Amino acid sequence: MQQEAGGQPREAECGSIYMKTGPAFAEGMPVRIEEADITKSILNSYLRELSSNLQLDVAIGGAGPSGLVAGYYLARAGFRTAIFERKLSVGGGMWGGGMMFNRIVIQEEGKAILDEFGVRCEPAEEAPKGLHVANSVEATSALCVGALKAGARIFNLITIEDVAIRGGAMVGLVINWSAVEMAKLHVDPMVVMARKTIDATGHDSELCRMVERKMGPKLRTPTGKVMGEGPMWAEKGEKALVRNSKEVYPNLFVAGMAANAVLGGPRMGPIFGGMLLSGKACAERVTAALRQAR
Ligand code: 48H
Repeated sequence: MQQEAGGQPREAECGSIYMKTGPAFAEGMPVRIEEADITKSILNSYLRELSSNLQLDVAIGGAGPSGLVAGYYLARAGFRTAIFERKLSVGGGMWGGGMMFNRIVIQEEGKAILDEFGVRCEPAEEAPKGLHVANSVEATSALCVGALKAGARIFNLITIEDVAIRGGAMVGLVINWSAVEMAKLHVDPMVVMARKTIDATGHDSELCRMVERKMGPKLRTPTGKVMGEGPMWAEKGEKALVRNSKEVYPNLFVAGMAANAVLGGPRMGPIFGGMLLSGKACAERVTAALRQAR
């Protein structure tokens, strides 16, 4: 069970799907399967979890590698953390490795994070510079399981369509079912409040673009706007990622590809150490900000 820094038990409050919700049936008893019970179990479990995560310590937009790693470290530190993902599958752009060859490359510094998630790596024989290769399917699944087991909640099939801002600071996310967006239905969204938010939406840096659209050029970048990512340069892009994973608007942080997109860093292709290190660096900066605000 996760423990808040102050020692509060977390499972029960967070609407865990692992809570015991009914009497155990006696061994040997025939199991009666009622369709209505199946439906009710799914609805109640999901709604319990969603409704107990409407006031978050940290909301993360996007369940790509950087969002999952950030979610893992924040949940492990005891913060109520939820990740909202537009797609059915979580893991963002990591499944496909490089050009659909399901391998990713990781540099030495990033390997420690994969080790922590139990992902196997082998030295890249062709590149004698401390580079390692991992199976992208194994790595993506492990990040996903790791984040969930650390206590982060993942809500997939939900799109963040707008931001809530009060007094010049980000306070929440406006969410809707992705199916509503896809079908172009006119259905009003709902809101999740968060003390801190991470934009981990990848190349499009969607949350930062929403802030820019709504608030004008107020981002902490040289132009106040999303700078746009630079051309491919793996070495420079990887280094810039960690530096750029920071607060870019009050209460709004960036991680992963969004960090370079917002601050004008280069892209880097299918080397993923920077994404993992960026998620971790961002989680550390959010943790420091949350602890300072206590
Ligand atoms: C809900 C949303 C929304 C929204 C987007 O693209 P990702 O994998 O992001 P990162 O930064 O963790 O990893 C980047 C990496 O995959 C990559 O693209 C690399 C290394 N590129 C290098 C190069 O040179 O091309 O994941 C972002 C996730 C996706 O799953 C989106 O579906 C999701 O965010 N998302 N979810 N609401 N508005 N926008």
